Amino acid sequence: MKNTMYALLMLIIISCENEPAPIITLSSEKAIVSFSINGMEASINETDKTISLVLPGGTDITAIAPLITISNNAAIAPNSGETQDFSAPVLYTVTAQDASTVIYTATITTVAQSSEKQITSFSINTVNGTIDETAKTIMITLPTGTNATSLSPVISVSDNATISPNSGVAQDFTNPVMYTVTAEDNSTVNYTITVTVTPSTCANPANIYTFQYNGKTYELVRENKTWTEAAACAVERGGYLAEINDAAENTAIFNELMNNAGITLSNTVSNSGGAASYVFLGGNDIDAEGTWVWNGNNDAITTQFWQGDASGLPVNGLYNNWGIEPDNFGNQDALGLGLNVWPQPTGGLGTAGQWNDIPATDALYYLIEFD
Ligand SMILES: [Ca+2]
Ligand SMILES: [Ca+2]
Ligand SMILES: [Ca+2]
Ligand SMILES: [Ca+2]
Repeated sequence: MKNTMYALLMLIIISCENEPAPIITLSSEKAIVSFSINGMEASINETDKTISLVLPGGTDITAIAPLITISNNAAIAPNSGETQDFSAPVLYTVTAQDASTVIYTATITTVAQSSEKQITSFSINTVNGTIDETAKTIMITLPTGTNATSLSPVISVSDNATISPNSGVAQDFTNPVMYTVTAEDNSTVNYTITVTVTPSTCANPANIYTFQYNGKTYELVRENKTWTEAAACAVERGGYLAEINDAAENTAIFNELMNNAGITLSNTVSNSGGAASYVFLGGNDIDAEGTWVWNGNNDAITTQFWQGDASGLPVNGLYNNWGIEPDNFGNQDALGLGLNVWPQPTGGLGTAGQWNDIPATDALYYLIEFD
């Protein structure tokens, strides 16, 4: 057995020695077949031995590891997968099996990013702001009564730029507000937006007493207007004739009016209301006698709180603080908050702090409430 194996081995060796030596031809192939970065294929110019690829704007090209395939049996340096700095073109040397070489020049660039960062339009409640592109300021004037504490601008900026705070997000414009625009290339610029609310002219500020209660602002206007005129001025100032919703609000308001509001009682008298002193509130039964509604902004939307005369009933359990009223005496359609007893001087129908229906055509002080 052992001898047989030996004989066979010798036979093979002898056979080989007897054949002519094979002609080994080494390959000269040394092409870069593909070159990709993040799945994006570079274009390869085989004639010029150049490789080029444009990457998305903002890509960091100082540390990129391309994946490269080359001809069979060739080698490349730097190798596929090695990180290179492509701030300048990178040379790749491909060595064929026959040791011949070729050099490819790989050039990687990025899409240019825009530096545009303008606010191209800025509007609030459809009023366009005036943009000063040099000063980076925007001025916008809004109608009387606009509440500047929460306004949502609609803003347009340069293509591919962003703005903060964003368009549509409410801001407090009581003081100037700064907006930052960031261009595609991450450069930034600040704009200062100044909102001016046209002052109302229906009430002299010298005749207004302002106070707060339960998070709300109230203004007592010491000027004599009919109920309709008073409601119009309330709206012009951004509020509505006060609508009293509970006993605590009634008490707080009454105390402010009596103690702090600078009211001269004899200047706001309703003769029809027992010659007592009143301020107008936002209630009336102008549209339908005995149907008492809150409508301090005098629009189409009302909330009924009382039905009938002094023997009537509250509606939906809403608060009321009538004296022995309403009585529609001689046609009384507006709600007055009494500041002293009526009838003067001894009373009998109502006391200070209670409500009376009095003529809407009286000219009295009035109380504005703001949400
Ligand atoms: Ca109220
Ligand atoms: Ca209303
Ligand atoms: Ca009435
Ligand atoms: Ca009355």
